[in-house]
Amino acid sequence: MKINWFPGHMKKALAEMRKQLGSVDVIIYVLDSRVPLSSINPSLNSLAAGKSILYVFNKIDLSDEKRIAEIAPRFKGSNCDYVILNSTMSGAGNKIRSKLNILAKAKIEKYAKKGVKTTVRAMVVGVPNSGKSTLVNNLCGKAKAITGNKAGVTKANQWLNIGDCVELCDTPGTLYPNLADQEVAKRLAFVGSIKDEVVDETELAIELIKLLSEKYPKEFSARYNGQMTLDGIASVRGFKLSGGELDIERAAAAVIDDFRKGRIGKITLD
Ligand SMILES: Nc1nc2c(ncn2[C@@H]2O[C@H](COP(=O)(O)OP(=O)(O)OP(=O)(O)O)[C@@H](O)[C@H]2O)c(=O)[nH]1
Ligand SMILES: [Mg+2]
Repeated sequence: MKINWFPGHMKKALAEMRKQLGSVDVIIYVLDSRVPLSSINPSLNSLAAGKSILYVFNKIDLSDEKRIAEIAPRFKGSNCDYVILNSTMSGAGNKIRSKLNILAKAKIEKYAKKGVKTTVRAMVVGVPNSGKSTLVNNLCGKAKAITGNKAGVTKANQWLNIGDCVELCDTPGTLYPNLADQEVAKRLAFVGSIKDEVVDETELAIELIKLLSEKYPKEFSARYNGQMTLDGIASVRGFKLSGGELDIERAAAAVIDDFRKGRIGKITLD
């Protein structure tokens, strides 16, 4: 299975984002904490070069907090910082406001000297489905951006004033032209950052089982009564086709859905 997904709308989105960069003070880079290192996108790194960056380790409620506590501090530096969040929790985004003001301090102070309260403008970027629009809504306190549990929901840039002199730009999820590292591509597919229609679900589930039985064997085994194969899982769940054979496709769909909903456990696959 070779996974790649770089539709025309992403190329267009990256070009649009680049055009608007001049007026952006801070990049809010939303990572999925289940696959934080795989959510790093070279196209976005080049877009963010030279800007202050606030990394958001999102979906922490579904992730291995101990692993994130090891990884996240690597993202702190002179012009970058991080926050660890569950964007679906009301008020969670407030952690972001103070960090934004620190990252945009030079601009705020420059204007303050002239007696002007300036607006901080931040662009929210990340791979598809990482929770950008959910985070924007959290900060707005209202559902102004459309969200959905699949890749490719946001189609165009949307600037929103979130009050207290902060404006945010929600952007479409973007990947890069060649997902050369298929270990990264698989992880993005596990969490729904790659459109499901371009991936074979059964093959993906087999890869997910392989990785989970290596990295989180106790959690996986507990979920499926010790079964570590699609056959075994179909059997314990009683998934059968009309002729009586095991329904492997249904078992594959169940494993992927269980993983995405956090039913196997709080997991981080780097
Ligand atoms: N459990 C959990 N779910 C989240 C979190 N943040 C977002 N989600 C869910 O993740 C899914 C994707 O959220 P969106 O905000 O639409 O993601 P996006 O990054 O804007 O996606 P695109 O516009 O397709 O790039 C939705 O079902 C959200 O409810 C979080 O912190 N925890
Ligand atoms: Mg979106």
